[in-house]
Amino acid sequence: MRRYTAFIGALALVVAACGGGETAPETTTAPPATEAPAAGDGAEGPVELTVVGERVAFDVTELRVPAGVPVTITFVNKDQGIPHNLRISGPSGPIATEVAPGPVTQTLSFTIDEPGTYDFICAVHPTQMVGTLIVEG
Ligand SMILES: [Cu+2]
Repeated sequence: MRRYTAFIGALALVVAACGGGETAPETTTAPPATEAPAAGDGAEGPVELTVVGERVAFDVTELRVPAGVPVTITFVNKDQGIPHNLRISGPSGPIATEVAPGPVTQTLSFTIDEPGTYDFICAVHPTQMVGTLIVEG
C-alpha cells in the first residue's frame, strides 16, 4: 500500500513538471515584435521629419537626428509663387533640394555619420529662413 501511494505521488509530480514545461513556450512565442521599428526612440530605424516653409520662414528652427541613421526630411513650401529650398551644410558639403516656387513638397534624404551642429537654410532667403540641425552621436 505504501509503495503504491508513493508511486502515485511521484507520478503526480512528473505530470505537474511536464505541464509547467509546456506552458512556458506558449508565452514566449506570443508577443509580436512588429512595433519595434516604430518606437520613437530614434535609436536605429530611419528618421522622418517634416519642415514647412511659410511666409518666408521655417516652422522649426531646430532639428535633432541621430548620427549614422538614414534621415528623410519632407520640406513643404507653402508660399504661393515664392521660391524656397532646404539646404543643409553637411560635413562634406551642402545637401539641398532644388529651389522651387510653392506650393511644392520636396524630400531630402541623407545620412550624417559625424555628430555635430549644422545649419539648415533656404538658399533664397539665407537670413530669414535659418535653423540648426543637431546630429547626436
Ligand atoms: Cu526661401
